[in-house]
Amino acid sequence: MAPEPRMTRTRQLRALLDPGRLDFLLEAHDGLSARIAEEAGFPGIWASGLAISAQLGVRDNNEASWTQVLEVAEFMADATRGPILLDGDTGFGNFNNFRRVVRKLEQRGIAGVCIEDKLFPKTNSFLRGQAQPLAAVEEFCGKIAAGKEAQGDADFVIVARTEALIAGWGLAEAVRRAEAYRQAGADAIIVHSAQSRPDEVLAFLDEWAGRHPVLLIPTKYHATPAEVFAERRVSALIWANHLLRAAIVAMQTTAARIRRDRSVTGVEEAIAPLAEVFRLQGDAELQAAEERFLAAAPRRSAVILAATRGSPALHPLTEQVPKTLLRVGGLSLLDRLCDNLVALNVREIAVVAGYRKEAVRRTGIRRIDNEAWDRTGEVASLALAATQLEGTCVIAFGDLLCRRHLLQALLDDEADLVVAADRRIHREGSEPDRPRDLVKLTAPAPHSFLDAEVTLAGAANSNAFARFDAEWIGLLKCSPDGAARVRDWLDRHRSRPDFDRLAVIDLLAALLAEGAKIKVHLVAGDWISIESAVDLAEASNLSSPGAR
Ligand code: SPV
Ligand code: MG
Repeated sequence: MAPEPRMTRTRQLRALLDPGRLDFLLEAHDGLSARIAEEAGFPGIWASGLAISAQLGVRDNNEASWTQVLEVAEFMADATRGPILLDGDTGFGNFNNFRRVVRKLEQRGIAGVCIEDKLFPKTNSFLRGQAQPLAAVEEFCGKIAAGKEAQGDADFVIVARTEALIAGWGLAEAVRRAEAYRQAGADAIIVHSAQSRPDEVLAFLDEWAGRHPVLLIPTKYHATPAEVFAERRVSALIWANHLLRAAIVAMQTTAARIRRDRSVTGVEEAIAPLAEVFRLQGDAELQAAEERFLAAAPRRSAVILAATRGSPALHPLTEQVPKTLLRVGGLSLLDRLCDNLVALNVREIAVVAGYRKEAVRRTGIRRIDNEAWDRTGEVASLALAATQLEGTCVIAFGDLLCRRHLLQALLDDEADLVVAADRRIHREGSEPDRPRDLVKLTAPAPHSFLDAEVTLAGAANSNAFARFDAEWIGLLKCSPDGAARVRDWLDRHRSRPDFDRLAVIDLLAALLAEGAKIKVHLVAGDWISIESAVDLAEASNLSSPGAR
């Protein structure tokens, strides 16, 4: 059987106005407290003006603008399913302002609003009550009527609250006003009292004789048992500020204890565990939704090869950390690379670490240790991360600093194997004696592929430079098929005697020899691989603000 459709929030609030049963509304002042109130079983929530302004750190004197209150109320509605009755103070202006408020509240899922017959800016009823001016009855009736006319949902509730007893105008005036508001169209009446005994409220109820639903706010006369009001057919009691006051004491006690102890250990037992915070935030729903919706997103992973200490030229800087943790502009090379990958939705990042491996820590990455880092080459490190070669996968050197658009271009390219290579190997000032991964191209840009001849050229064969077209920058993107191909190659060649000495460029050469097509994305700068302190200095130009 299909589940019963849920009653609308406005219907639910309207049901609470039934004088046949006494209900209770609990104050809440933000999304979290609203959820807590609802979980505790309250059938409705009082979005208290006092509590909302207090949690914002301002006074209950309309210091928070009405749209700020509306924002809070919206968070409260989002965090709950039941009805919220918003304390609308005096309606935030005249009839015209109030009818706009009503329309906005409806749009944001608030089930009803209460307005009180004071003047803007109001003061809390428990502060200098006798001195508080009241609105003219006719003006206030016009406001109620305008609100009722403005509402789009017939069930939206407008409660009219008279402050006649608070202001010391007496019972007759309270009844006269309540009756006028009833006739103006209010759905229910609140008569507020600041006395600690219920007498004046009970006198009102006797005089009123059930002619229209009544809600009460027994903040001061709280000792009166609820049955007294149930017997007099009061529709609901509003516990108007108790979550706020509970939170204040809890926060003050906790803050003082932490300050005194110079430690948080002493409060740990008394405060909500983080798991409870996550539960209240609805993390479980997000997790379930991620399983449903994120599964469809293509899997993107990366392997960062970062096992080495770096060349002797860097050794003064790599005493304590591997090369990948050298900092450029305050961030490590690894962090910069990972940040760029994450921004491109590459979620599963494995870092193969070796030298000073314990220093390689970053939330969200998987560290794979190459214990034999000082005796093995890049391919051996890559092989340790072979299970990572799934879906679309980026293989990158941990000493590479590059702008995000280079990574983006490779990820956007659908070819199975794509490398980025820089044509500027013959540029002036390029150091012919530093090791470089040189490649030849089959065709000119933009659709270049690697020619079978690729090499690692260093000082020993620097004259080879002239024969090559570009330098591989240390980035390879594999499509799911490309990744499978690399994995397969690693599997088949693991037992080769020279396997532990191979560099990734050798792997590329081997794949080319087996007939693989490796596409080349040609770049002109915007990357650097760190081999020396000079490179590090140069790298800071690449990492300047705005350089992505
Ligand atoms: C509120 O909760 O903001 C109220 C009730 O308006 S009282 O504080 O009693 O005025
Ligand atoms: Mg209020």
